[in-house]
Amino acid sequence: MRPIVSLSAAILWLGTGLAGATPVPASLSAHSILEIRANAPRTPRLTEGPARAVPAMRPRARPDSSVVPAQGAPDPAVDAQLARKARGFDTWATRFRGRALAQGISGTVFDRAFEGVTYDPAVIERDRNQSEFTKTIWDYLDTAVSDLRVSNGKAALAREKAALDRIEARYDVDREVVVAIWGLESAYGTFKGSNDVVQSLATLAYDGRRGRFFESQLVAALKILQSGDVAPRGMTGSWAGAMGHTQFIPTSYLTYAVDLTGDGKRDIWGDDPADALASTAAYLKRYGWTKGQPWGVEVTLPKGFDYASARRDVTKLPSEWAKLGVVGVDGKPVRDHARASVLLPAGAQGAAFLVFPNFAVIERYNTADAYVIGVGHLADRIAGGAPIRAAWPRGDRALTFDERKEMQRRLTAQGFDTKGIDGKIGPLTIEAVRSFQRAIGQAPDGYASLAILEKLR
Ligand SMILES: [Ca+2]
Repeated sequence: MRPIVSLSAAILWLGTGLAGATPVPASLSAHSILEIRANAPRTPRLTEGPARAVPAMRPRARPDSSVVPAQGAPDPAVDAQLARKARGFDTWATRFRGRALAQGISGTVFDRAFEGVTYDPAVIERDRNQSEFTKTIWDYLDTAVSDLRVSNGKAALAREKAALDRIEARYDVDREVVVAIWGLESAYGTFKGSNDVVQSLATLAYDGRRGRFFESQLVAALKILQSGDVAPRGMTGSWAGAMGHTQFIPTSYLTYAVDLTGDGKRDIWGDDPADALASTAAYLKRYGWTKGQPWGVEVTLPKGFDYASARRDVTKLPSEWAKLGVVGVDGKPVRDHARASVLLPAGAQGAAFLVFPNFAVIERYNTADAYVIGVGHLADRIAGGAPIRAAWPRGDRALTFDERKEMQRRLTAQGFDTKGIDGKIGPLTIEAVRSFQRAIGQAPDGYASLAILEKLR
């Protein structure tokens, strides 16, 4: 089962990071469930904002005209449709009550949780506003690891020292990575989301594209209320039900949330982030975090590097990589922390990293490479580390969803089967790109760039 933490995060082709450690089938990582989505706060962004909206963000919201009233004059047809939706929601809620009670929710808890809860068209609008545009990794990192987010992270690290001392001692997870996740998920508690979680999840369970998933989250949310950890209207979160400082979805909360403060409540929503940070550390520990091991280390590649070996399933000790000329940006071999893979987020043109098993642990929060690198690099910077040294190919823009599909269509038509046309640049598409690059005599870095699409045309 694959966890996901925040349903908030946006994600490359993978979809959302349902943060929150949620058990989700491995085949459907958090990320593959939701598509990329921007979790940008709707409130004005005064400071850095969450950077969970990872690589794929819509430039702006597109109202779904079938449900959401347009601004300006009232539209009777839209009003009538909303009224129908609202009635349908009430009928659904009555039936759902029976299913919830059958799963152990008490009638009293259910009725209190649903008091005043109505169909929320704004949530459906967000759900349907899937991203068509993918942010480039450098644009993402500019926001995710901005100087402001780094300095705020250092301040947060100092401010929460007492809690972090206890968390590190108890879970053996480096404090900087916990703080970095906090920084990306909610800008250190600044943007935790103010949606009523029961209302959002009920709306998505009734009318969303993944009703079963959201109904299971809603049942988990009711179990949280039944446990007494939080009062119904205090259970707030993102439009998709990711809650608190580090944006746990309800099933993740049930499995991983802990009470560090000792008041008997696992409070991930309040001003004190201690429980949320401990819960995040517990989550990372559960998925195998090794204290002191880097997520990744920036490296330089030698001339003539075999780009075909830059893939996650090719692992070697850093000392073995060093024999092939892959060394740290200081020119020295990287320490043998563990076996590592070469990761090239922007192909041969951008930064190169050796990534270690801790990289895969952060992926349990959100599988987008950009998110994982964002968390890891922010943690490094909070710890006093240097910025990424290599230049990114900033002249490149990200492919749109339609362009990604076009690339897959053209690759497949030219004999480089992507095994599907879904607009997601996954391992099969990357392999097809590599094969195409070999065929045209280019370094097979697998980077699905606009230049490759143009070559295919
Ligand atoms: Ca507590």
